[in-house]
Amino acid sequence: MAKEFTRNVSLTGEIKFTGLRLKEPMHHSAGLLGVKEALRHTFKEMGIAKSMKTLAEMNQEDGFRCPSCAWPVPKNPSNIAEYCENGAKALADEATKDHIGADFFSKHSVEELSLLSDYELNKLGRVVEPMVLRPNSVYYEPIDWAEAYDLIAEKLHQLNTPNEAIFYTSGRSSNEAAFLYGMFARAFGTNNMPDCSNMCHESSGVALSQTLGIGKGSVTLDDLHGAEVVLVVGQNPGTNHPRMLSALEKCKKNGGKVISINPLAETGLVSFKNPQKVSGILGHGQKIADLHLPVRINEDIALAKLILKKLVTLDAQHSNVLDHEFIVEYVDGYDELIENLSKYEIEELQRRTGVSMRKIDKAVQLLAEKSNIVICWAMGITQHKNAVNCIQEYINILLLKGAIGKPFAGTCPVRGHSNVQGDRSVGIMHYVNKTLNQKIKEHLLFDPPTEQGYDTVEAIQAMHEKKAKVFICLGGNFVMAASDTQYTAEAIENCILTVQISTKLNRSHLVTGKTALLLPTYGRSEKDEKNGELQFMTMESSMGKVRQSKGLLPPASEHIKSEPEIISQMAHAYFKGEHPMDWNALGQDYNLIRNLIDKTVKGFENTSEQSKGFGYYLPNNVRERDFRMLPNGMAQLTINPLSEHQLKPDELLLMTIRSHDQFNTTIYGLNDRYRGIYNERRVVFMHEDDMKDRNLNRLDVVNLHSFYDDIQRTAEQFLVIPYDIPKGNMAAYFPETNLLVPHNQFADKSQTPISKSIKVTVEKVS
Ligand SMILES: Nc1nc2c(c(=O)[nH]1)N[C@H]1C(S)=C(S)[C@@H](COP(=O)(O)OP(=O)(O)OC[C@H]3O[C@@H](n4cnc5c(=O)[nH]c(N)nc54)[C@H](O)[C@@H]3O)O[C@H]1N2
Ligand SMILES: Nc1nc2c(c(=O)[nH]1)N[C@H]1C(S)=C(S)[C@@H](COP(=O)(O)OP(=O)(O)OC[C@H]3O[C@@H](n4cnc5c(=O)[nH]c(N)nc54)[C@H](O)[C@@H]3O)O[C@H]1N2
Ligand SMILES: [Mo]
Repeated sequence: MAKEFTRNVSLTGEIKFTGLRLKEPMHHSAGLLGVKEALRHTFKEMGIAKSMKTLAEMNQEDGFRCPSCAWPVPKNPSNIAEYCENGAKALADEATKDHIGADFFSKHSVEELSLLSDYELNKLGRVVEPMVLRPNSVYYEPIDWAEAYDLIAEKLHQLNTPNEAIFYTSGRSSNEAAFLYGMFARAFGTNNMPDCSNMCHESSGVALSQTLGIGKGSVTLDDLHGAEVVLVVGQNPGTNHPRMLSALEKCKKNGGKVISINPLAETGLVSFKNPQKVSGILGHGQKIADLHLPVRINEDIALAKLILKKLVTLDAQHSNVLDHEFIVEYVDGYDELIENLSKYEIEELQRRTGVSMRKIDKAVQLLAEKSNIVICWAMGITQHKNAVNCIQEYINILLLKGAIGKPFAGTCPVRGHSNVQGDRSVGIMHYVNKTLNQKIKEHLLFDPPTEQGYDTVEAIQAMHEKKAKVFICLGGNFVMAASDTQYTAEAIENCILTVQISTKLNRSHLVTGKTALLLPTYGRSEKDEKNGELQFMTMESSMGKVRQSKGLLPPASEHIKSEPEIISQMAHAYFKGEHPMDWNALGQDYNLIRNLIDKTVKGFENTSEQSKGFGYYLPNNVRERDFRMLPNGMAQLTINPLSEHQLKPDELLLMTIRSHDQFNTTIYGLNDRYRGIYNERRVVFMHEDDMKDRNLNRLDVVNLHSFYDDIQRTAEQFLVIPYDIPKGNMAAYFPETNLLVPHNQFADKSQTPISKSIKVTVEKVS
């Protein structure tokens, strides 16, 4: 039985259909329609003049970094524009003219607001003054900044141990904000620092650290441009990393081949019309994927094993297929891998993948002939129970081919949030980093905690069990982003205080602890001036390059504060001067923060200077083929068992994916243009045979159920859409389907929720 909440808030909003229109899935991504969509969103939210001026600065040398994804900016960005449709939407969403403050909140209770959908909540606009939701009240009221900081300090002081507090970070924060925040958590006394990467690329971090000695990718943009073969695995770049398509286009122009491995034929990987070129707007577009392998959900290990097996066999016949020199010098575990591969039958592996042998052979042929190979991946392989194994099986391919640590080859985990990688680099982590701790002692002059903290999954559990009581969030929308929405909401409700440092309203402001603070902050595009000095921030791209970002728009209101200032004031109110760090000063001059980052974090050096222009690369051992930190000083091949789901006869595997009109839980609009879905999010994509087996027709209304540990979880009311998806698989949008993901189902070793392979049954409602 679902628990009743103290405040009568809804976790879904009122469930209603919005008027679906269906078209054929598109064959080209971007192009003129993409430009039109970008401008439509920005003009509507920001007005024409402000849109044009701001877009012109996005990702330019002295401008601000796009707040959308973490794809790097090329050295010489196009003069016209180095942004994409979805970057423009992210900007429009942040720089909107719509604002809400005290007046709005005095008229609308959290209970009433919770009936709105996530789309409607976000549309309300920017929050422009600090607000508090007091115990037993359902209305937010305004609060002074000083009083808000004192309230946080008071509640933190009331805790029995620092481990009763949790500090969550979403990946949009700058290095400066994240560093201060991470150091405040440690100075306070806890490593409870879950972050969005726990739900995202944590599996990549673990898989890469164990095999290659660094939790990040190894390639640069130039490597991608010159690669001979690029595998794009479990990723939808046309929607989520559109600027990556320009890189793939360049790679293709240089003669490279692209192989897409994905249950869906995502439009961005079919063909791309580069909006930055006249030919892209007027012409037929650039075909992107030379080959698409429609693998069944979570059968990547079977597919990679089959590819490995075939490469090994070809090598025995032709001898130059694998890079034996590289293997002998740098790689551990060759004999064990070969022995393990021999245990699998080719036909059985192929049957599991659902991909035709002809297509697989074509991929093998390409991989056999070429050695400059890059593998890119994202959530399609990081969010499964065996995600770490999946990634490692693909790394096996790179290692056998010697496609590691040389130009035009290597690993490319494509990050999500625009600074998620930087946040981790500068200290947002739930585990203990001994080197960092040593440096903190030396340079920040306090003793950081040495006990591992909670990641996202453990944080939810701890709050549910009332072991943690204060929950502070630097950005994000934890209630909707985390799995098991009902369980997570119950956990949050147990807190005595929840604090959200946010730009826009979301459900995490409505489903809260007894007292809740809503502290509004600047967006990336906004100008941050302190004592007459223009401040800048730094961010790290998906490829490990640190660069400056300078906002240019006036802040949404004079009553909002920057993230570093809010964090420094929180710390100042807590320590009241009794701490070796001068928190007050740090929040007023970000050069002071960068000086501390440079001293304490490996690879950062003179960042204020070096991050100018197009920035600098952080050190990366894989680029140097330096594996001294690994067993025997070698890169590691790994043995990875096949996936196991034991589906009951009526169960299908559901992946929860992003539409083209959303950024995670922020819903910009109701279309998913490339997949032909207009004006509706409550849809489920199914194979026609699976529909027939269940007597389902197109547009029937169904409920989705998952059943784990004797608990049935339900997401209600979805319209069935027949779609080109492997039989046995389904797809629906996140976060509407997070209700179905059990909080205790996550990836081995990385604890990333299984958002891409949930066992689900379909119940026809009407
Ligand atoms: N516009 C926009 N940009 C974004 C985001 C956004 O929401 N909107 N989110 C940002 C964030 S935080 C992230 S992490 C990234 C996410 O970027 P993506 O990982 O591209 O996002 P998803 O929509 O989750 O897409 C997962 C893809 O994996 C495929 N897939 C699912 N299961 C499997 C599988 O078992 N095997 C294989 N091979 N493929 C599979 C799906 O069909 C889908 O194409 O994008 C970032 N950029
Ligand atoms: N089922 C399912 N669940 C998933 C996923 C999935 O694929 N399927 N993907 C997972 C992934 S990859 C991720 S990364 C997480 C995302 O989890 P989060 O990062 O927690 O969620 P977001 O939706 O990105 O957060 C959006 C909110 O951030 C705030 N915000 C925006 N910009 C700023 C800023 O500049 N500063 C501050 N302080 N706040 C800002 C706004 O208030 C906005 O409402 O979700 C995960 N959850
Ligand atoms: Mo992510």
